[in-house]
Amino acid sequence: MKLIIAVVQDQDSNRLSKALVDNNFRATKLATTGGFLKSGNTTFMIGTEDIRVDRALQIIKDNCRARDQLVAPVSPMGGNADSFVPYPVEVEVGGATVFVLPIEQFMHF
Ligand code: 2BA
Ligand code: 2BA
Repeated sequence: MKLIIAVVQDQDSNRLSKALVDNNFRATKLATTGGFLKSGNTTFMIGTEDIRVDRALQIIKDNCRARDQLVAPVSPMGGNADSFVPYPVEVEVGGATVFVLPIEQFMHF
């Protein structure tokens, strides 16, 4: 078995949830925060058999899209002024950041 951890944008999470259920995948959704933008995103944990991993990845790919987001400048407040960017910067977020991990044991009590 594998554990798929997928960080997706909140806007895509309902669609992805539905697609996973429709395709008979079990998943757990966590409300998470991106370290860089410091805004909310959603992390899916999907435990599944090895042979279904590719299908799960395809579903994630099909249901999550990349979007540009503006990063507002934050004053360094006594921090390192060298890295201070005084104007908003656009970054591309997502579709999805995905990790696939081996599962040593899976138990369901
Ligand atoms: P955030 O950390 O809020 O990052 C949002 C977007 O900001 C990133 O999109 C990337 O385009 C940009 N970004 C992040 N760190 C940056 C940096 N040090 N310098 C310049 N730009 C930076 P994505 O790469 O698509 O990532 C979306 C979210 O996925 C991230 O939200 C984070 O929650 C998660 N993520 C991405 N890579 C990860 C990793 N290696 N480990 C754990 N979580 C990760
Ligand atoms: P939920 O996804 O809300 O599922 C609650 C219960 O609904 C499940 O109990 C199961 O009895 C039923 N269920 C879920 N998906 C189904 C499906 N596609 N078809 C028929 N019945 C379904 P549990 O199996 O005890 O799971 C409890 C919670 O544990 C789940 O909440 C989910 O958050 C997590 N979970 C279970 N299996 C998982 C897996 N393989 N990967 C990630 N999270 C899992």
